[in-house]
Amino acid sequence: MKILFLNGPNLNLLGTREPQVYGKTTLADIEGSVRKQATLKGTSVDFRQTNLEGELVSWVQAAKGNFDAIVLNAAAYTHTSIALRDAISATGVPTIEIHLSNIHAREKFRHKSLIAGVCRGQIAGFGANSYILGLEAAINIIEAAKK
Ligand code: CA2
Repeated sequence: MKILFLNGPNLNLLGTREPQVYGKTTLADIEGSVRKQATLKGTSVDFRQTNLEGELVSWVQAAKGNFDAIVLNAAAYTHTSIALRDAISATGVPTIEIHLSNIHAREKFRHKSLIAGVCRGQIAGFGANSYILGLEAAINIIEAAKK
């Protein structure tokens, strides 16, 4: 079972700026927790971050045939990227949308996710634990598909 974690723009700054919104945990810390939990579950993970929309699109496209599920924190591209939505839809790899913050409790422009309609579900508002919940959701979806 192979799960691809993708992180969008500015998430490389986690833990270094705006700790009141995003906490003090760095993306490397989160990756460590995800890898630890994935090992316990016997799952292999790839964990990536980019600030470039096109790179995210290319990674989603390339996931077909190489990964069983994608866990995606598209960051600001969540609210703007039709290209990312189209890539998720085109590849058909089950994708779980995740967010550290509860986007529905924040500014109005964050309430709308352009990718939500093509993802299997959305996890938002649990801080770094959203990533662990995303991993659990991905494993459940992959196992259910095998039955
Ligand atoms: O809550 C989330 O996970 C978000 O995807 C984070 C994005 C935001 O645009 C989404 O609306 C919700 C922002 C990620 C930027 O992270 C920063 C970390 C430290 C300092 C500044 C930005």
